[in-house]
Amino acid sequence: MKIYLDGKLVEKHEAAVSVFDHGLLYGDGVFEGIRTYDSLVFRLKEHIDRLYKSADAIQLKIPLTKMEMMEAVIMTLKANRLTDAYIRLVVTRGVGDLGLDPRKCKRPTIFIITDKIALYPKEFYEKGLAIVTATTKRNLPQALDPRIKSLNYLNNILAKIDAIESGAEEAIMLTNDDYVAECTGDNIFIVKDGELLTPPPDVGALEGITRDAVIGIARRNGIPFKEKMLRMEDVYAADEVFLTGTAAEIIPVVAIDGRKIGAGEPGAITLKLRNEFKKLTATDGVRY
Ligand code: PXG
Repeated sequence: MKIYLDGKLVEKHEAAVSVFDHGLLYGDGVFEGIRTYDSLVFRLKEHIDRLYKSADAIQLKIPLTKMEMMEAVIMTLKANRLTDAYIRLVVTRGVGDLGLDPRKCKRPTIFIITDKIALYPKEFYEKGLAIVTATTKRNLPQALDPRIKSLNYLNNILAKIDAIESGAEEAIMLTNDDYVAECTGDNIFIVKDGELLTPPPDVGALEGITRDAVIGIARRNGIPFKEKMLRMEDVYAADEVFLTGTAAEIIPVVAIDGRKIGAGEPGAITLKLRNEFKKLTATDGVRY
């Protein structure tokens, strides 16, 4: 397996970063998780735009143009002869000393891993997921904005541990004032009386690329949509609930905190959106 590391393709066993890298010491950096479908990188430009936006938000200057970064991704995919891949693109503050000071880090570390995609079990899509509400609250946007896809994922990991301890795959994270934000690695949507609803990202959620794709599909297919602040009561009372993410795509949720959602099976709008999303992944991307 070839890994892109600071401008070069190296073998996996040579792909190492320093223990003084601030990505490791402090979680100081940003990343993207991207997917390819049959040699088409799904929404590559949007992922690269979000990466640079995240970097900008933490005042990290990426020493490549967006075009060079896209070329690096494609080069890595080609070197590994992958047609259906998961791409992990990471930019850290770089090597510094043991202090926090980012000015000590002279050059960001950039690496790109392309690997086979680990798909979720088919049953998740056919039967739907049972999830829980996390006790861990989502980071306050005024402290660490969840719209930044940073290497500091401890908030999400703590909520993931909540999920695991409850025997669930995913957990809903609430804001400090108990509005629904998102899940640990997915955005959340509900359907109520034919209308599609999802929380606005400024409550404390990532602006998911899959989320954006789903909103576009809804608009083009005449499914009424709006961003709305949601409480858990709204989610429990929804007709349908589903999650969106690069790895999960669109995954139905049929139970939350032991309560049945809607009819307790994947709903019609969820299935329609899933179908349309499949078509989109076959056309919407950069060919390599
Ligand atoms: N919210 C959070 C917190 C995420 O990390 C999403 C929403 C969905 O965004 P996209 O752009 O993918 O539609 C994510 C991204 C994993 C894994 O291994 C998942 C994500 C990121 C990194 C790893 O499950 N999800």
